Amino acid sequence: MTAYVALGANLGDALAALRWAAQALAGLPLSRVLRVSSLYKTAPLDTDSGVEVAAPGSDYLNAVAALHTGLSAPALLDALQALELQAGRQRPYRNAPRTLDLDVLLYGSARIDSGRLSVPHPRMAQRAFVLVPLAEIAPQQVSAAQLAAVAHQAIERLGALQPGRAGAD
Ligand code: A4P
Ligand code: MG
Repeated sequence: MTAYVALGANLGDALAALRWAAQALAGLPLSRVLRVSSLYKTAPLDTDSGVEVAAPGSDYLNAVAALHTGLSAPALLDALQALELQAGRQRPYRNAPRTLDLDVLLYGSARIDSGRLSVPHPRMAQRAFVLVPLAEIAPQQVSAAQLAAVAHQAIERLGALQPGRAGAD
């Protein structure tokens, strides 16, 4: 199964956290990293209402990774949450600044709504910080109309997340 995972951080050394996470994804059981997008700098957004609103905190670094995995979707979520904890993630409140956020964007073509896990990620279509890196590594997953709808959101490509690695540039 090909799964797409969003990586985000805006607290502490966000670059180190994202690099560590990309390495850690490669070490997940039954899994192989297929591609990692470039690194993007993005303004913090709260899109709960369906309209993006500036949120408190410093800019985020975001990226998206494609994973070939034999883990079930719930097992993948468990593994991602374990990595967030290892990276020192705390959850004082929703949309709080975070050392590392790992979200499942897509799990093959599965539609899941289990309470714990919603896939496709319910807010991905409102977010340039998801759609732009996803379109970079999987253009077939993102339409031009979706990209146009988030074109006003500030996002800056910084370069490769893992310089010198295959699939990272
Ligand atoms: N959950 C349900 N579906 C999923 C999924 N597909 N992937 C549940 C991951 N988790 C999923 O997440 C809360 C609960 O969502 C989990 O326990 C899981 O069972 P969380 O990571 O604990 O909390 P959170 O991150 O505050 O909530 P959430 O829903 O992940 O937040 P969002 O909506 O993803 O927003 N702005 C910029 N520029 N860049 C960002 O990366 N991220 C957010 C987080 C807000 N603004 C941002 C960014
Ligand atoms: Mg999350």
